[in-house]
Amino acid sequence: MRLPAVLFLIAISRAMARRIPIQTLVFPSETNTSYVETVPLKPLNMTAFTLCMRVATELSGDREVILFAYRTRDYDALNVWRELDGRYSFYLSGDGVLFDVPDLGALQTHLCVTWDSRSGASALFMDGRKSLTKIYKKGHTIPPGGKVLLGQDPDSYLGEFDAKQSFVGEIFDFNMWDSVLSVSTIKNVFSGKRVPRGNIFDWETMPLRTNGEVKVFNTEL
Ligand SMILES: *[C@@H]1O[C@H](CO)[C@@H](O)[C@H](O)[C@H]1NC(C)=O
Ligand SMILES: *[C@@H]1O[C@H](CO)[C@@H](O)[C@H](O)[C@H]1NC(C)=O
Ligand SMILES: [Ca+2]
Repeated sequence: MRLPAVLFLIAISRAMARRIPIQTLVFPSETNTSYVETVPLKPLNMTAFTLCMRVATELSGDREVILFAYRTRDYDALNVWRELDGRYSFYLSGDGVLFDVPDLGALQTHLCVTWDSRSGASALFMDGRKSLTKIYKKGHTIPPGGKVLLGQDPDSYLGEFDAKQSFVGEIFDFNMWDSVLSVSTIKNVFSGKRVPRGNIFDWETMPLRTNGEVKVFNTEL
């Protein structure tokens, strides 16, 4: 590369370091039609992961809220939920692991879950703070070949949505890695550092196919 091109790239990367415009998804009301479908950078064929998102919602009380759904033809392979009783959970085909943490609210929260098949170690993070570790699905492998949705819980491959489980509010900066990030890295991701980029989902490049009432806005971190 010639020198002017290098200087140009440096100038661009400096400008991007200062202001990062990113997309944010707004789910305005309770429906069984609003959702966003996306595709991973590589198959969700995983024995470990870190999944993070920024989320704000006024849903509360006796209501399940789907936060992330990855479903193959046969299974709910990875779902993240707010439960009826206000706890937060994730499920890898079958029973889930639940965390008794403060409820989400109208102010944006950085939420992550992590899991490692070798030990079964599972944890949840809110705004960079780690929960206790729970042991869950030691030895399990998440299967490839499913669909990834934000906003609805599919009870079939891509359908049978229940409005009472839908997400209402705002989700953005959704990223996923096929490894467990360290506590200090998750704190950095929470505070807005843009590395490491997710190697399964990278919010800055992932395609978002919106359906129903979902609105996409540009925002700056
Ligand atoms: C899933 O991962 C296993 C082990 O790494 C590999 O052998 C297999 O080919 C992968 N399957 C897909 C569909 O990527
Ligand atoms: C939405 O709900 C209606 C009424 O219950 C139902 O007929 C329809 O199949 C649902 N749509 C989806 C995509 O689940
Ligand atoms: Ca359902």
